[in-house]
Amino acid sequence: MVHLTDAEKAAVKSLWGKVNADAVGAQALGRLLVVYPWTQRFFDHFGDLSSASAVMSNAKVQAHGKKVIHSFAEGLKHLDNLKGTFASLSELHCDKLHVDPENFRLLGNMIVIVLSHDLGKDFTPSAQAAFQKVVSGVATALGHKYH
Ligand code: HEG
Repeated sequence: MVHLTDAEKAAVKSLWGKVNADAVGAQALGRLLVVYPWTQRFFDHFGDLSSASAVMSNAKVQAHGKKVIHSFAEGLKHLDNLKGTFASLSELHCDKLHVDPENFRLLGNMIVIVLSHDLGKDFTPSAQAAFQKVVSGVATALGHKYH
């Protein structure tokens, strides 16, 4: 189970308020598909993913990135109950979408990288440590119902 101190929770919420969540989601999902191209297999119905620029400008990738990040942001409101918050999405990704849960960790790292880029000097080592706990907790929660 992930445990954030009160200071870490406050830091995460305050920094999240400074970024454009939609853009973070689109960038993070796009980078996942570029950096780990085998993840494209889940999105073969998204059209042109033939190059990095095609992926990053793909409207379906951007729209799905927004959807994913809004769901992720729900988790920020429920840091003490990530498993409950993501239980039904965990079942969906396991039973219906057949997404290998390792991919949740890869996407979490992409979210951290995009946040680092957007926040610049505000993304201190302590802030990174706090966010790393969040993405790890969300990934664990999304993998929790796998069987
Ligand atoms: Mg998933 C659908 C959330 C990582 C592949 N994902 C969805 C949906 C949500 C969501 C809210 C829509 C569910 C619905 O339609 O009811 N995804 C979500 C989160 C995270 C995540 C919060 C991690 C932070 N997803 C993820 C990863 C992959 C993936 C890493 C694959 C590499 N998701 C995936 C696919 C769909 C969803 C293939 C269905 C897309 C579609 O065809 O519309």
